[in-house]
Amino acid sequence: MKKVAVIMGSDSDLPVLEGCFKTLKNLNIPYEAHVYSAHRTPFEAAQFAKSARENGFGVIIAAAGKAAHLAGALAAQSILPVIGIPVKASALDGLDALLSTVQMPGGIPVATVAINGSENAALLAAQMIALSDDELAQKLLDMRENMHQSVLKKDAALNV
Ligand code: RP5
Repeated sequence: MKKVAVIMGSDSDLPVLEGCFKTLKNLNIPYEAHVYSAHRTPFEAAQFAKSARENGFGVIIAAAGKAAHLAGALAAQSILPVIGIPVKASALDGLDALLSTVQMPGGIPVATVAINGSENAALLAAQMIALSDDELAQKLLDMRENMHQSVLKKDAALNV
């Protein structure tokens, strides 16, 4: 199975990524996590992205806050799909990171999830890997069915 790379701009982003790591672990998807910053370690970030495909990765998840250029900087160096997680890390409550991540110029796409939406980033990465992995696809279908049943249970229990 292809690995998922989870890159964060700072170790201060780690708490936001808990849902991402938990979801990848639950689905038994191999991943590697690194701290590389588009601004503080641009060379290392670019080197990682450039060699990610030949190193067995299938998807790159990039989480960053403030002027969040990390996802775009990684996407510029690789044809692997890149999923951006805008992190709420400043006085602007993540809107800064959302706009910096989502507003990519034509030709270099980044699939951006919600502010702090790290669980969805992991699920989207899993869906990409599942395109060529039927066992993982079945796990995702089972998760959807569990979610479906749990909402129906809540509906049945509603007493207002
Ligand atoms: C971004 O700046 C990081 O992704 C982080 O969200 C934010 C603040 O980083 P620190 O100053 O906490 O290292 O590059």
